[in-house]
Amino acid sequence: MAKITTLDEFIIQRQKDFPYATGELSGLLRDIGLASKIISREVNKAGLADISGAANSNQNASGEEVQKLDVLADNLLISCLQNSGECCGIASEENHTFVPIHGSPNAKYVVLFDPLDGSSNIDAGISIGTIFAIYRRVSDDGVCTLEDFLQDGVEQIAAGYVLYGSSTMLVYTAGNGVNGFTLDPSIGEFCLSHADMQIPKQSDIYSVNQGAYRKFNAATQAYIDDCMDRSYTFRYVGSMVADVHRTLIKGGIFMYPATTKAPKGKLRLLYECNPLAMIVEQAGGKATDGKQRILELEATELHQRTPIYMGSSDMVTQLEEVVYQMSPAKELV
Ligand code: P6P
Repeated sequence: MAKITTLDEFIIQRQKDFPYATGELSGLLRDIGLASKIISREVNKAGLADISGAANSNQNASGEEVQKLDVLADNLLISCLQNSGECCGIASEENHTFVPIHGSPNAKYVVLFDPLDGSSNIDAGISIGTIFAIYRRVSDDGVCTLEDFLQDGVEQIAAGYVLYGSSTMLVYTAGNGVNGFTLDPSIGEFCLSHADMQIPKQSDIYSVNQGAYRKFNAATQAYIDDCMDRSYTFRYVGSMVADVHRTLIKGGIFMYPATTKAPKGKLRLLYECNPLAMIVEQAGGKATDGKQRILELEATELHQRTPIYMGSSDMVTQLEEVVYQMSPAKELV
């Protein structure tokens, strides 16, 4: 039987590889793993809530309030991170501003996350995900400040996602490659299943909401036209973690461009695009807003949005070239 390496064992092993590494980061990753196991359990029984609860009620059979899953996921992540004592504050899609963790005001890290991205897809049984980013605080000890969260993506010290799909997978990077762990429900452990993930440099899959084609800029339309001319395969789940995970495994390009309706795009920079861009880059891919590296975009607001094109390096480079060739302001060389 092949040796099983659990997430905890892997984190401890990696900590040995980096003597300067302290246990705090490992503790944070373990806490996120714990919260993810509980979220996975709740997501997997979501469809039963109506059966177990009164019809059209937000209460279950025992009359308990059934929280919306994304609020539940948010509370679970905050609770697990509070227990670790390693996190001095969090920011998430579910909270207008950042949330200091008063029990550990002098902790060294802050965590940003989208607790349940794509949650509107649950009713359709479509895969959804948790996305997280970990930074060292920049403020002095004491209650964290907004500046601790408004850091550019290159400052992330770890990032990852959990995919609640046909299986539950946790994929993370601490800046030394990308590794994937699949939850074995029979033992309640995330087990190493995808060591040192590498994204193919080229592929024939493109992923975008084709229905919004007419709202995209000319360069994006030209790139999509070229994909269709090459008879590339079109795949789009409409759940970012699922689309990016497939791109990581099979290669391709995932796009959420700016549109006439959303001139800054839809996806959030701090807790969706930056963490997934770190993962893709660490796996050998690229992530851009069309002109700039996602990880170098200036963080100015917690919930700011950005257009994003990410995936196989050759495909993203080609997209950037089309944008450059069609940009009215390209510098004359
Ligand atoms: P659209 C899900 O609602 C989400 O935030 C991402 O997970 C996904 O990539 C995107 O929105 C899908 O948006 O406009 O294509 O439905």
